Amino acid sequence: MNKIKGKMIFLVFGLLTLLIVAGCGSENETSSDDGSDTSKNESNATEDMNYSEAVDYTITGIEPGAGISVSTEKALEEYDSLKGWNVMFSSTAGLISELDTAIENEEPIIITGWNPHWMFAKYPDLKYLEDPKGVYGETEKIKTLARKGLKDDMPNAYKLLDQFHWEVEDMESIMNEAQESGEEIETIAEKWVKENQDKVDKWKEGVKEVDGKSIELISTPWDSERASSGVVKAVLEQLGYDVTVTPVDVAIMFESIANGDGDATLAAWLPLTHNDFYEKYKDEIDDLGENLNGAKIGLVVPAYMDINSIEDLQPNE
Ligand code: PBE
Repeated sequence: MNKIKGKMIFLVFGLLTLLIVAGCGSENETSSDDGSDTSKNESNATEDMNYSEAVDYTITGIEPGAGISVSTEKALEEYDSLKGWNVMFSSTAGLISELDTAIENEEPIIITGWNPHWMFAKYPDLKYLEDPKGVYGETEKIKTLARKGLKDDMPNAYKLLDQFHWEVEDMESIMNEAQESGEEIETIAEKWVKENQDKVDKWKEGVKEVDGKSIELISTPWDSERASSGVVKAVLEQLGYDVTVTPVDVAIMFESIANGDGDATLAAWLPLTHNDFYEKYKDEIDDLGENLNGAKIGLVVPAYMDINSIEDLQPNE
C-alpha cells in the first residue's frame, strides 16, 4: 500500500478545499451588515435566522475526503436554506473540540454527525436535523469488500471476513469504553474479542487455522473503523494470520481494494455515504455484504437549538 501517495492526495484535497472555503468566505463577508431589524425576537422564523447567522453560515465538519463531507457539499447545493453556506473541514478531534466549547457555552453549532459514535453517549442531547431531500439517506450499512482473487488465495480468511457480522451496540461498547478509559480502541477491541468468544466462534465456524499468512486490511481513520478492524485483526490473529491494518482516505481505500494492493476492508458505508466510490469501483471488487446494519450520517445540533429540519435554516444572502 502506498501510504505517501495517500497522504499526498489527502493534502492536495485539503489545500484545494481551503482555497475554496477562503474564496467563499470573502465573497459573503459583506452580506450580513444591512439588518437593524427591530422585530427580531417576535417569531420563531427570526430565531431560526439567528442560528444561521450565529454559526456564521458554517457547518462544522471533518476531513474533506470523508463521505459525510461529500454529502454535505451536495446538501449545500440541494437545499435553498443552505445557499451561500460553508463547511469548515477539520478532523473528528477538531469537530469534538468545537462541539465541546459550544455545548459548554450553550451556543449554537451545526456539525456533520454520525452513528455509531461516542459523541451521542457523551452528549446525549444531540439531535439529527430532518433531511426532507434525503441527501444523507436513511439507515446505512457498513459493508465488507475484498479484492478479486482473495477468495481463491486465502479461502479461510475470506470465509471469516464473509461471516463477520455484529451489532451497533457491540461496536459502540468498544468506542465508548475507549473514550471513557482513554485507552486505545485497538486495545479495547482485542479485549472485546476475548470477552465475546461466543460471537467470535460463530464467525469462525468452518474456518481452518493457517500458519503465518500475511493479510492487509485497509481501513479509514475513524473510531468506528478502528473498532471493526481491531476486532477482525484480533480474530484473524487467533487463526494464525499476520495482520496489518492500514488506515487511509476513503478514496484510497476503494482504489487499493480495486487494484489489489490491499486484501479487504470492513469500512464501506453504503448505500449512500461512499456511493460515489462504490459506483466507480464496483466491477473491480468483491462485495461480501454488510457487517453491520444501522449506521447513520447527517447534520446534528444540540437539543437546546430550537430547529428540527435543514429547511429551518436560512440562506446566506
Ligand atoms: N464517517 C465515519 C465516515 C465513514 C465512517 C461517517 C465519518 C465517512 O466517510 O463519512
